[in-house]
Amino acid sequence: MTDLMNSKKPQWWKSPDVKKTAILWVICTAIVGYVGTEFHVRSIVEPASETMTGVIDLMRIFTWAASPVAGLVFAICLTVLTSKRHYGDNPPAEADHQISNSPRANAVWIVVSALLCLFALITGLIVLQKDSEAVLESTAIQMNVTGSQWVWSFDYPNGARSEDLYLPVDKPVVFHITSVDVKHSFWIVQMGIKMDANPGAITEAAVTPNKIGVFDIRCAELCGLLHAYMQTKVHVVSQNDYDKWVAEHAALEGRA
Ligand SMILES: [Cu+2]
Repeated sequence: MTDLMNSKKPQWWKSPDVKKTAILWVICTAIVGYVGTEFHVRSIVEPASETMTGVIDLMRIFTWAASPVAGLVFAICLTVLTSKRHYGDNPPAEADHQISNSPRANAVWIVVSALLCLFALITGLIVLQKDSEAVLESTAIQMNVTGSQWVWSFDYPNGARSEDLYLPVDKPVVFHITSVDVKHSFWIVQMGIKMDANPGAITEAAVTPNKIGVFDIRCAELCGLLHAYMQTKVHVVSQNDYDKWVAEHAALEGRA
């Protein structure tokens, strides 16, 4: 029996189709990785915080980690579409079914998939952990964020309140986020933070804006008819401008 098996030892890797697929795999992996990182990842917004820079770096790593998988699928498709066709009911004489029946091939596929998942989990958790540490920053501005259908409102430590957000540059801020009606999700697009706003509970997210400018705030949880319009702006300004702005607005609220 062993002799019989040895004599029929599969040599599938010597088949021209397998060689062709292997070459196409390398080419497709390089194309998918390059296009994915250089065009797609770069078309994401310009980062306005270290957190967003971390998110973009993570997406670049994940894109390269995923490109061999996509590359293999494309390579097999191209080989199938361009190789010699067989007509008739019976399989061709040279057909080799060793791969589909091979426990070794299955094991390799499962182990590689598991390693890729583990890699995505660990690197993702490292970046998340870094972000959640920022919540503990003692010098941070403590800001209350309230979502309601369909506006965001912001309460500043000195009693000021607004519907568009003002923040000083290079100063950590902790958002205490809640909702008065349904679930929303507080998302500052260019700063890479996104956190659910749940009625009856407070969630936290922290970030340090590192660029002066005007950036987008959106709701990232389908929350009703006008969800798409539940957006506002964050104005990142100098510390002086921020101090002046919050003092004026606290006075407007009669709390100064
Ligand atoms: Cu919404």
